[in-house]
Amino acid sequence: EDPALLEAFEARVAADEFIEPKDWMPEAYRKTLVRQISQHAHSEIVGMLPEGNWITRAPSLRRKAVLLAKVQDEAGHGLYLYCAAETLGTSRDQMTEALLAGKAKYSTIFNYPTLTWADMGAIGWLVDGAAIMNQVPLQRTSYGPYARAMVKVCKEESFHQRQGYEIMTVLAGGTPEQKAMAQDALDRWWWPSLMMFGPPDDNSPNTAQSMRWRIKRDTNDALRQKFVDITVPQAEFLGLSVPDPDLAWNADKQGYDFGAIDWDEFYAVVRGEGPVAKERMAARRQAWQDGAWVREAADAHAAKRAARIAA
Ligand code: FAQ
Repeated sequence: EDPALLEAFEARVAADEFIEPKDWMPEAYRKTLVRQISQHAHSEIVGMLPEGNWITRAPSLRRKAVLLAKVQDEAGHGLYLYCAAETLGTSRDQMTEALLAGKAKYSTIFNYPTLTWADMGAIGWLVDGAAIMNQVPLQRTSYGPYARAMVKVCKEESFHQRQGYEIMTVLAGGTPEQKAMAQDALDRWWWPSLMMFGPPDDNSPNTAQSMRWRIKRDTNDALRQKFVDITVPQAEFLGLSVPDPDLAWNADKQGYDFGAIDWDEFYAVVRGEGPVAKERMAARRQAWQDGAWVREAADAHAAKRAARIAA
């Protein structure tokens, strides 16, 4: 790679300028972005499954309408992010094939089952809450199309977080059975939500370079700490207890100390051994097969039009 081009690129990044699709960029920068944006897109799409599971069983028409809108938003985020990745020279087909072949990852969090209605509350509150914590800084990521995608996505995630927290307030203030359901959902989703931020900084192979290129604006541990600090008082307000006996306010650092995360579980889920990983991938594979006729029809239509124009 031309050292002059590289130097000019790094100066632009250091000056907080956005890099745009037609600008020169190092191949490794392009590759990292395709990896992160496509994995982000896959997460949005696979992330529709746990909540989609409850649309037909929502407890009221109002809850059903809200949940339907939320799940549709996630589809929109996925498509938006696939488009952002396509500006880097990959195609949606290639990205989908990488997912289905098990080469591209998606967030560990979506490999856990949704057992009760309270899980809809816990996912909105904790999973969308963690997603916002990670995505708000990405509005200033160095790649223009990704940064701009995050603006719209973050607005919608804020609504998702609030609808989840509102479900939790109703359940936590309801009958003893409802409150127990809310507590059980918090117990099951707390630790997996902390894992969403990725491995600890000293074990995160991509962080240093991604921070230098301003693809990532904060480290995994910094965002995880921020999430804990914001979320613990929200749990207290609900009258629920965070399932961590080591959780304690640390006045010196003005933040919470928290217990050790089970990284063995995290890596097992990353390897595809999550509780419902097989079901998730089977659902995506089925959807891709079911959509084959649409892709073929669109191709045939495009070929016919091209032939007509040529004639
Ligand atoms: N799950 O070196 P690092 C949502 C992988 S929000 C699976 O630290 P990096 C909204 C990582 O890819 C969820 N894999 O990596 C929603 C890497 O492997 P690779 C999606 C993980 O990239 C809510 C390896 O471990 N959000 O969908 C995870 O610098 C509700 C080493 O890790 C985003 O994707 C994990 N949790 O940092 C939808 C945000 N963590 O690729 C529906 C954008 C790490 O080298 C319902 N992404 N790995 O093979 C990011 O900010 C970053 O990619 C991180 C990981 C922070 C996730």
